[in-house]
Amino acid sequence: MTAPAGVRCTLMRGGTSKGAYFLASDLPAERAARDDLLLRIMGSPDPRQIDGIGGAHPLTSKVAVVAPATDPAADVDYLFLQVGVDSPEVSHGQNCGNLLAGVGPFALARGLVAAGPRETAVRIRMVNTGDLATATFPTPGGHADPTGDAEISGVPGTAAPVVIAFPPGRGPLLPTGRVRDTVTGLDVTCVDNGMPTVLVPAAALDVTGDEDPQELEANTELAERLRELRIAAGELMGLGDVSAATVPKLTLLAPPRRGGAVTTRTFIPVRCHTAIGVLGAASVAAGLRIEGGVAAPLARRPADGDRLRIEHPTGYTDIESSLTTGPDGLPRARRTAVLRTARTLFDGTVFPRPAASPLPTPSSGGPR
Ligand code: NQM
Repeated sequence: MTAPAGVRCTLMRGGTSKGAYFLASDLPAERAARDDLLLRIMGSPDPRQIDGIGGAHPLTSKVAVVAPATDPAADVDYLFLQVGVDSPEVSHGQNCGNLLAGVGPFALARGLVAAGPRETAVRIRMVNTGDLATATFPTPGGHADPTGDAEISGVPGTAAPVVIAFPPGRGPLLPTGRVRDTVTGLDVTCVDNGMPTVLVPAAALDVTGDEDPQELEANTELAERLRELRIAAGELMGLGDVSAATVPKLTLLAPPRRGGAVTTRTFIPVRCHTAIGVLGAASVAAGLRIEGGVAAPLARRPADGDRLRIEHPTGYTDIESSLTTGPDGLPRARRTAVLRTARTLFDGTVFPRPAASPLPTPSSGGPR
């Protein structure tokens, strides 16, 4: 038997997600070959991902592909790929702000960027959307305060902080051009501050909005209403037929329960997030600030420019969000910044399931 070919890989926790990080040069350049390899590495399609390194949940079945930047405004390019758990799909149709937290430390460790004396700042182009972000983190072994580790909700313990800032002037925040739309009989606000998201008051869906994710996932009537809402809203947001896509996300909103700005439960789009995505939180935060939107009446909003605390099932995400008005009179993001942590879990060689193995039959189609 010949030894299987391995691929250099770093497994990292980025924020509240976990993923496999690769240099683009270590993966096939051709997309079909790359996607096939990633499915075999992650162990998909299989609800347990037992023969791969995926964690059997969309939040732990993620891939970051990092390369030297092609754009002078950035240091590195980051392509995010969502690998289906029980479906043989690899999607580049969305960004991931949680894996984004690991991109700077990975780029430094793999020699794509130079270290700063105390802190290292890495300018990242998110290839999925063309958006830019800057990640700043203490240089390992540098002169940053060693007591400066940070804690984020949804992750036990502390780790090195990564501050992610998004520049102003990205696209319009309101993909439908309106602050409110009525979709499948529900009053919603469709917003995109890095993640296309449909904001809907939980009460309109006959739930309180602070249920456990498992309880919400078990509610089949809710699942059907959300599926219909998402497909109709996706069309309205200019995303076309989203029945097999992972965007838009759906965020159920309720008044804050623990001193924050708002309570959220986010469907990504079928499973209910155990926390909230970074760009998902950025979109919710922007939505809270939009006058006339569905979020404003049920949120407790601090003054513009202040930090917003988005409550979610395992705690909260603090996010700085301020808006301005574009030449079209519609709101645009002025500043968005968030604190995450990231940690390398292993660095080595991953051995994919051999290409010749018959693929298990997927247990279901569509996004999870
Ligand atoms: O919104 C999950 C996550 C995400 C995406 C998802 C994310 C973001 O928590 O920026 O990070 O919404 O599918 O990793």
